[in-house]
Amino acid sequence: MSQYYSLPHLIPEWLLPHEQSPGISSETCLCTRGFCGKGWVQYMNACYKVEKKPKNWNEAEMACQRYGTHAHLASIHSTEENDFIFHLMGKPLDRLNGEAYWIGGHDTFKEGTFVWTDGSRFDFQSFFPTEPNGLPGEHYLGSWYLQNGHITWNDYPIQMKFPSVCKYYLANGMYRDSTGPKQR
Ligand SMILES: [Ca+2]
Repeated sequence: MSQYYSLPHLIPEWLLPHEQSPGISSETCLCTRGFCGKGWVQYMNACYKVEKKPKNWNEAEMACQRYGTHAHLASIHSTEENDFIFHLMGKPLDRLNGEAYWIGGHDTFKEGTFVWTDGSRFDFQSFFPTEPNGLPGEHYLGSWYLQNGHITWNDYPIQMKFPSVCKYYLANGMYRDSTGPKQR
């Protein structure tokens, strides 16, 4: 049985007066607004928004910040959060047709040392075994292939155009180090 069924985002039906993100079916949608703003989906102590329109990484980060809720491209801190976002994005896997998504990691300050744009600790990673390979200009993280049932990450050049996922933390938008034990 998939672990997805035991995740705490499965919230009772009465909490579901929400709008669905385009392109996500009712079967895969985890659209529970919870305490989040309109158009956002709550998971644990944060809110997430699917941005379907492909943008380069910088445009995607700027678009998240323009929401004015301390939002950034999503940081990811556990296997469960990584799985949640993959499902929220509609499980994109056909990367050659643009089916990947940006997240908020980059290593533009120091090659090989990744940080999140929201300032939270880089305390979890899901790189494919041959990634990040740090090819010229590849400093920005996005989804890649499945491995052992989990979506992995790759470092891409900034100009790739992908959908993206924004995130802001509840509790005044501040990161709280309460996302649970590390998974790896
Ligand atoms: Ca790469």
